[in-house]
Amino acid sequence: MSDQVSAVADRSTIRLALVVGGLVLAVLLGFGLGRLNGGGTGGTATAGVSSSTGGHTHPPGTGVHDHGAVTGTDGQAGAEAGGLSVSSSGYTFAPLATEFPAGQPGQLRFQVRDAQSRPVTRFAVVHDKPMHLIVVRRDLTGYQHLHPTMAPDGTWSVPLTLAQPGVWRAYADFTAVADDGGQTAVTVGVDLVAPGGYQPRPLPKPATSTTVDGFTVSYQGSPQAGATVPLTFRVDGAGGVAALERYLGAYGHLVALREGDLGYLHVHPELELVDGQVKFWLTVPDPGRYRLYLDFQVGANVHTAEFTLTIP
Ligand SMILES: [Cu+2]
Repeated sequence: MSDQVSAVADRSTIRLALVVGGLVLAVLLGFGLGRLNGGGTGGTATAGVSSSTGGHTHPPGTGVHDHGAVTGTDGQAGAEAGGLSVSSSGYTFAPLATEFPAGQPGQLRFQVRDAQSRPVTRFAVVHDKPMHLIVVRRDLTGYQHLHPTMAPDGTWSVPLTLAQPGVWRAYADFTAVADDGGQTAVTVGVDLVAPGGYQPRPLPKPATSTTVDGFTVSYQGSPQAGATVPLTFRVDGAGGVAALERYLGAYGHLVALREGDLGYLHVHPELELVDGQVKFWLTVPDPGRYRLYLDFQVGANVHTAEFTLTIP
């Protein structure tokens, strides 16, 4: 008899615990969603999509961001470099041709195919675009950040010139939308080739300041292996601090590539300027040398500043 009573008491205790636990969970979820929405304030609806589908957390104030690693559910994968594989999360980067005569204007055409080899035609808009294509030669020179357009059959195309002979890496950075509406952020990479005599350039020395198109660009921050750290960039023109303009939904777009395998790192931009500077959160998985490419816009023109970074 007393056993039954205590069993009943246990059940009601458990039920109470479940109710309280559920309330706590609901409050936490509400807080988390509020944060996500707050982070997207001033951005587009799609910024909210990219934030809420990532399945990972960010430092407070982090807005729209890139998914450089393997999938959108990258709680752990965030520490890994992406773009090392032609297929990831069931999506395959399928160029229609990979050879380009060096220095001649051409056209890159490709599809993203799903696990059934069907061309994917539904993509989420992230950073103002449904597809971001990065092209760089294997010695990390010749960086290009392009935005292909898609035909209704899922074939993407973009004008492309591989300026110098060599093997080049192309990264497709996108968020695919499955039949059930599920979204997967993917970065896949493929090699392109410009036949001819390849004369690789050594990686420039590490520096935190550089000049491009009359601007001096410098950054502050202390990237470390295995950590996500802030980097803030300032851009100075002839008359002092340059008036940065929004480009791709933020005040700058940063790509970081690893020397040796051209691994593509995670970078999360802040949506708004911080003290007139562009701030990013960079995750560096391992020691090594990296090349940073910062795209920024001034006077309706986009410029790219490059830096070599050594992680001891
Ligand atoms: Cu882009």
